[in-house]
Amino acid sequence: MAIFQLSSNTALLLLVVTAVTTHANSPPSFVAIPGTNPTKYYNMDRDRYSEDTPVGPVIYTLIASDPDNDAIVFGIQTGSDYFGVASQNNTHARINLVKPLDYETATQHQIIWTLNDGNNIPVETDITIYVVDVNDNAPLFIGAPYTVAVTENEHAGTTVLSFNVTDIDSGANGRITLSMTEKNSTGDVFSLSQHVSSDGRTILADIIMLMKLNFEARVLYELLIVVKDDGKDTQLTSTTTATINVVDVQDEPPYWIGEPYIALVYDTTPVNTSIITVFATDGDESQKRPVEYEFVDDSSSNSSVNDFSINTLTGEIFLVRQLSNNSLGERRLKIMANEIDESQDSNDTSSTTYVEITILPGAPEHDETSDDISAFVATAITILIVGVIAVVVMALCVYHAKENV
Ligand SMILES: *[C@@H]1O[C@H](CO)[C@@H](O)[C@H](O)[C@H]1NC(C)=O
Ligand SMILES: *[C@@H]1O[C@H](CO)[C@@H](O)[C@H](O)[C@H]1NC(C)=O
Ligand SMILES: *[C@@H]1O[C@H](CO)[C@@H](O)[C@H](O)[C@H]1NC(C)=O
Ligand SMILES: *[C@@H]1O[C@H](CO)[C@@H](O)[C@H](O)[C@H]1NC(C)=O
Ligand SMILES: *[C@@H]1O[C@H](CO)[C@@H](O)[C@H](O)[C@H]1NC(C)=O
Ligand SMILES: *[C@@H]1O[C@H](CO)[C@@H](O)[C@H](O)[C@H]1NC(C)=O
Ligand SMILES: *[C@@H]1O[C@H](CO)[C@@H](O)[C@H](O)[C@H]1NC(C)=O
Ligand SMILES: [Ca+2]
Ligand SMILES: [Ca+2]
Ligand SMILES: [Ca+2]
Ligand SMILES: [Ca+2]
Repeated sequence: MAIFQLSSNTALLLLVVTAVTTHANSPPSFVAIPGTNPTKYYNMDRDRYSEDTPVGPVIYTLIASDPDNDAIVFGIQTGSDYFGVASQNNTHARINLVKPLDYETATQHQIIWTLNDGNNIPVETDITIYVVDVNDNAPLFIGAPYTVAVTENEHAGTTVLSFNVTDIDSGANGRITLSMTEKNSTGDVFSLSQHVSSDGRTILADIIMLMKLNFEARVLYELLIVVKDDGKDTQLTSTTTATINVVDVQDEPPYWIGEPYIALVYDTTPVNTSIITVFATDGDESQKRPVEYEFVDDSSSNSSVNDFSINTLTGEIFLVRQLSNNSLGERRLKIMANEIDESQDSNDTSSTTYVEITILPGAPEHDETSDDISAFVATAITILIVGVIAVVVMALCVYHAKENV
């Protein structure tokens, strides 16, 4: 038992001696950077690179050493999608970017370096590098440009448009401020209300109507909206427009065209003579409703409306009773124009006007005489022309008949 144990121990010893002699080669390792506490190594660990670092040029030199002065082959096991490594000599390797860093995609990268001295299992070193944000993104209006339609009966204080603005950069590079100006402003019609997110990178903006709009006064507003970030070196801005189209509603009465309406009538003017025509048209320009006319018999209208009639569709006013020489003087007819509302979805609107009629004594005799003379002359000329045409036609017929024979 004891002999066996001894020989077993001897065998173990021999085995250890053999192992030491054949595995005497030591693995390589990164060189410590002098004066660092805690110790850093020439391996890039915890270094920071701006996201605008160019792709291609050398950004770092790795330094390792091998106790046996073996040539070290540098490799990258994780992180080769962004970083390239090129061994320079036995102890140095250069690092460059193979793809641009982007803080907005990844703020840090894990890299595993391998150091291979050809004798040992390659040594793995796990490091982290950090990406530094750059103001490389302008603020963005989500869903811009904006166009909205607002009906003119919308109440003041209504929010007519909401939108988000955001900047994906970090810190001051992503902190945004919003401003708004109205093109061709005639006063503050819209205001901007902002709800800024806690990180300052997103603003929910509401555009609020300060006053009721009026389609008949203005149909279009254009708001210029500018957002600016607070980037330290360069500030980036974006601009968009919000177009507000005012939508007409039935809110305007008819208005009269051709006022004042003044007519002269003789007491001898025959019945059924057209005196004057009034005309009204809907003030809602984009959706004019038809208009009907009627007399209003009230105290301010001192004329007996029975002497006149009005065509409800055309507004033409006729004399319907023979006047007499004791009705001379001024008359005032009150006339109402009513919008015809087929849909019944809004209240009927109407407007009134007056026609001033002056009744004069019968027209002087010589006027009628001269009228008779001109009527006679016109008849004579007409007969003459008709006669000439008849003669010409007859002559042509005769000529034609002769040719055919
Ligand atoms: C390896 O290259 C670096 C520069 O890249 C140089 O400083 C160093 O002296 C070189 N080492 C040897 C052993 O040539
Ligand atoms: C703005 O963003 C917030 C948060 O993402 C969202 O709840 C809201 O619906 C957005 N508003 C608009 C008008 O897009
Ligand atoms: C603003 O005014 C300019 C000229 O002064 C004109 O051409 C433009 O159409 C106006 N825009 C609006 C929205 O009224
Ligand atoms: C006036 O016109 C109406 C209808 O057009 C007709 O019935 C009436 O006879 C006319 N009166 C006179 C006096 O011409
Ligand atoms: C009115 O006419 C009647 C006859 O139609 C005549 O007798 C009278 O004198 C006239 N009056 C005036 C003021 O012209
Ligand atoms: C009717 O009213 C007008 C104006 O209000 C006035 O000038 C005129 O004298 C009045 N005519 C009659 C007959 O009352
Ligand atoms: C019509 O007028 C009444 C009273 O003025 C009002 O209460 C109602 O809202 C109006 N309707 C419409 C459709 O404008
Ligand atoms: Ca930015
Ligand atoms: Ca950025
Ligand atoms: Ca109307
Ligand atoms: Ca209107």
